[in-house]
Amino acid sequence: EKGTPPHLALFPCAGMGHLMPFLRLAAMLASRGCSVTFITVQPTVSAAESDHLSSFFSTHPHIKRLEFPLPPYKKSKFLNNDPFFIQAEAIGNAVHLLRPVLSCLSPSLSAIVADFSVASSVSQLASDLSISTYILITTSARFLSLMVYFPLLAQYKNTKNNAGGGNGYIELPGIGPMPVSSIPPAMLDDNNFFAVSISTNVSSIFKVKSILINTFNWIESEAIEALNSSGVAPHPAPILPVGPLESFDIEQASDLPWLDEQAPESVVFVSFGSRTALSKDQIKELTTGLEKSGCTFLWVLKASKVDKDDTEKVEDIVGESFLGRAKKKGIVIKGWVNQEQILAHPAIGGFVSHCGWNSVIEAARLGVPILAWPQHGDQRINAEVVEKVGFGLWVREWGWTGEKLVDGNDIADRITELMLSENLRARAKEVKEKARHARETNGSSERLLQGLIDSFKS
Ligand code: BUP
Repeated sequence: EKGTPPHLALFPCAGMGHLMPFLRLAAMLASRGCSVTFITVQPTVSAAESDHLSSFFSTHPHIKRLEFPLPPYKKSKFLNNDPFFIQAEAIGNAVHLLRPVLSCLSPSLSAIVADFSVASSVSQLASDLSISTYILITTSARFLSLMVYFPLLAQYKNTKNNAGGGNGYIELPGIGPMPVSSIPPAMLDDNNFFAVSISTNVSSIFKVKSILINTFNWIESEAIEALNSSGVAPHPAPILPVGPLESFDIEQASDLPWLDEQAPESVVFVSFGSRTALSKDQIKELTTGLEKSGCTFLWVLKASKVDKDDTEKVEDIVGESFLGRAKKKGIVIKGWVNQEQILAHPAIGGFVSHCGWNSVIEAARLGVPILAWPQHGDQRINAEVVEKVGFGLWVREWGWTGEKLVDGNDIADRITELMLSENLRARAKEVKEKARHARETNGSSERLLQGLIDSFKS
C-alpha cells in the first residue's frame, strides 16, 4: 500500500561473517524508513552471535526480532564436521516451519532478504506465500561469479591440481583467467557440505528479484559488470552492489588505551576472523614472525573454531616467554574485539588478514593495507581482489590452511614489507575515498539501495 513503510524480513545464516552484514543491512534499511523484522535462529553456534544479537536489539528497539527455535538436529548427510555448516544445513531443512508465522505477520511482508546459504528453501517458501525474495551475498562479487559457474567446475573434480601452487586456470566469462588453485577444494568435493550448499542454492540466483552484495562498483567493477551483462549466460538476477555496509550503533565502544599510546600507522593488526584457528605450530611461527619483524602488533588469537570451546589461556598457547618479550611491542587478545573500531584507529598501519570478505571490505572502507593470508573457503578469491586492486600483498605459496607450515622468517619479511610500503598505504587511502563516494547520497551504492527501497513503495 502507498504511504505505509515497506516491511522487510531479513534472514541470515550461521556465523559472524553472515550475521554482521545482515545486522548492518537491517540498521541501514530501518534508518532509511523501512520496517524490519529480523529472523534469529536459536540456539546460535557461537557466543559472539548471541551476544551481538542481544546488544543489537537493545540498541535498535524499532527492529522486530522474530525468534526461530531450531528443531533438534539430525545427523548431517555430508562430510561435515564444521558446526557452522551443520547449523546451516539444519536451518535450510527447517525453513518450512516458518510458514505460519511469516504468513500472518502484520503488516504483511513486502519482501524477504535471505542469506545465500538458505536461499533455495527461503525462496520456495516465499513464493508459496507470494512474497518476493532477495538475496544478500556476504562474499565478493568475484566469488559469486565462481558460484554462478559452479557446473563448469565439474571438470576439476577429483584432480589434485587445485592444491596450492597448481598452475591451471579456469576461464570465467567476463572475469578472465582465475587460478584453479584459488578454488576451495571443498567446492570440488560432492560429499562436502560446502559444495552441496552451493549446488543447492545457486539456482535461486537466477530466480530471485535481485541480489544485494556487500561490495561496491569501483572495487569490483569487472565481476559486477560480467554478472550484470546480458551477454553472459546463464543470466542471474540483477546484482546490486550496495556496500560497503555501514557499521551500526553498539552499546558502547570499547576503550583502547594501549592503541591510543602508539604512533600513527605503526601497529599491525592480526586476525584470522571468527572461525579460523591456526595450528599450534603455525601460531608458533607467527610469534617468531611478529617478533622478528620488530613491528608493534595487536593480535586477536583464536585457538578453536567455536568461541565457546576456546578455553586455553593466551600464555599457554603462545608461551610466557614470548609474552614477556613482547610486553613493550604488542598485545595478544583472546576474545571478541570491535574490529572496525580497531581498523579505524589512527595507530593501525596494516592488517594481517585471512580475507574473510567482511574483513576485506572493512579494511577497504577504513583504508588499511592488507597482508592477505587466506585459509579456506572464498578467501583466496577474496585475496585476488585485494591483490588486483593493489591495496595489499599476497604470498600465494603460503597455501591453504594446514597445507604447509609458513616459516616465521618469511612472515617477518612480509609484515615488514606491508608496514613499510608507501605504495600500499597510498592505494589503501584511495580505496577508502572510493568507498566513501559509493556511500554518499548520490554514490553508486547509496543510489541502488535507495532505488530498491523506493521500488518496495510503488
Ligand atoms: Br574475530 C572478530 N571482532 O574479534 P569475516 C571478528 N569481527 O568485530 P569470518 C570483530 O566479524 P566468514 C572480532 O569485523 C567481521 O565483520 C569482523 O567476518 C568481525 O570472517 C566479522 O571477515 C568476521 O568475513 O567469516 O568470521 O571468517 O568465514 O563467513 O567469511
